[in-house]
Formats: sequence, C-alpha cells, structure tokens
Amino acid sequence: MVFLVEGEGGEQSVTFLDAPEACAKYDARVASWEELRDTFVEGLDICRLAWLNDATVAHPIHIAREYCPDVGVVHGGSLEFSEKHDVWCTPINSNKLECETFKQFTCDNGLCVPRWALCNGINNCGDNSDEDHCRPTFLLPGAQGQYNLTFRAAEAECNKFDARVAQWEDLLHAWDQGLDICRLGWLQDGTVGFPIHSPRAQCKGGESAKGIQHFGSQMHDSKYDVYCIFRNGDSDCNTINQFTCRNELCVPFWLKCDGVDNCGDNS
Ligand SMILES: [Ca+2]
Ligand SMILES: [Ca+2]
Repeated sequence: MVFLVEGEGGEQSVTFLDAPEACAKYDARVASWEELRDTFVEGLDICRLAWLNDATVAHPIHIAREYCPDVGVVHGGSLEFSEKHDVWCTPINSNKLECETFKQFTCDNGLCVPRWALCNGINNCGDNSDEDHCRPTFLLPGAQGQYNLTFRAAEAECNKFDARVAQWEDLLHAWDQGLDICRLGWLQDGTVGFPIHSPRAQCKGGESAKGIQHFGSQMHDSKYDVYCIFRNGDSDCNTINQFTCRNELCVPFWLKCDGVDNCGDNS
C-alpha cells in the first residue's frame, strides 16, 4: 500500500535525494511504480506528482480533471533530481498499515489519504469514504449567549436542530475544510476545544495556537458553547440561522466581516 507524503516545507517540497528521508519518518521507503499501480487499482486517486524509487514522478488518476486530464498512473516526464515534488511511500513493516500513524485518514477500503483529501468533492479513496460524513460541524452558543451550556444542555441544544455533539474527529474535518472559530465548545467526549487557522492574541493559547485547540475533560456542569454536527442531509446553515460559507461550512452571522476568515475560503 502506497501513501502520499509531503515534505516539511509542505506541498511539493521534496527533492529525489530527500525522498528516502521523507518516507523514513513514517517507517516507510520510497515506493516503486508497480506498488503505486497496485494502490491505484485499489482505488487511490490523487492529483499530485510525487517521486517513485526510479526517480520518476507519477500520480494515480481515475477521474480526469483540470490539472490531471489523463487517466491511469500518469508519469510526469523527465526530471532533475533537484526538482521538488511530494513522494510516494510504502510502509517497511507491512503489518503496520495504520493510516493514523502516518497522520492520514483511513479509507473504508484500507487506503490512506492525506487529510486535505477529506470533503474536497473528489473520491480520493476510490470508495468515496473520504467524502462521507461531510455534513458541516458548527458552533452553537446557547440561547442565553456565550458560554452558557452545561454538557447536558449542550446535547439538548444540538438535538434541537437534528444534530449531535461533534466528536474531535468531526471538528478536525471542519478544521481541514477551513473552520476557524475562537470559542470553546463541548465535544462528545466531554472535552472542549476550538479550531484555529489564524492564531490571534485574544484566543486562548495565543499567537502560537494553530489546529484544534483541545483543553481536555471538563466538569459536566461547567458552561461553554458546543460544536454540533447535523445528523441528516436535509439540515443546513439556514436551519440554525447561520451564514453559509462557499465551502458549505456554517458560521454565526456575528463573525461575518470581523476581519477573520472564519470559513477558510474568505466568503
Ligand atoms: Ca476527497
Ligand atoms: Ca469573519
């Protein structure tokens, strides 16, 4: 099984000479073209040229699209070793196919895809499991205003809108989609947190806080807001009287035009 690895510099930052080290961080080695082909056959579809062990680059494409107009395991032409791409890696110990270990999402078919492949409208797994459960996770303050919901009240508040309290994973999906809200909300396991892309001084955790800020288990009678996720596909941001971002996330209207890109798409 082959999975995509980006370098420390982010997207397209690995030279061929750096590729073995990039894979080694995941207990993996650079994959061969045949290994990439096998994973392609299992369903993988990622439009991102990445190194193989024969010093070529390729990507596995099932559905043609703008930057990937050809279908198959498509090669990217001749290359200099110093060119920067991602890299296809394969685990050295094949008993250890835990995508979480690679900080990736586990598709239902067992393939691993990067978290950015979640809910991007493309069937990257091949079984569409990366596009399931994409109903938005959203913040609800209680009817009484900020930080007024005990854990039990938080569950009831989500229920009102045919939603449930979000799990940490749900909030992480929403963060992947761009959600940025500086308000502590309950999560299903009785912890609280919030999703941040642009660290800012007034947020708990301050200017270094990026990602899901997670503050552990709280007394159930403490009061916070709550992060909920819709149970069914009929509900949307209008149901909860919030603004609909272009990426379909919901944010409260009081965050519109406050100078912070809470949607992650600047809408
Ligand atoms: Ca996807
Ligand atoms: Ca805003």
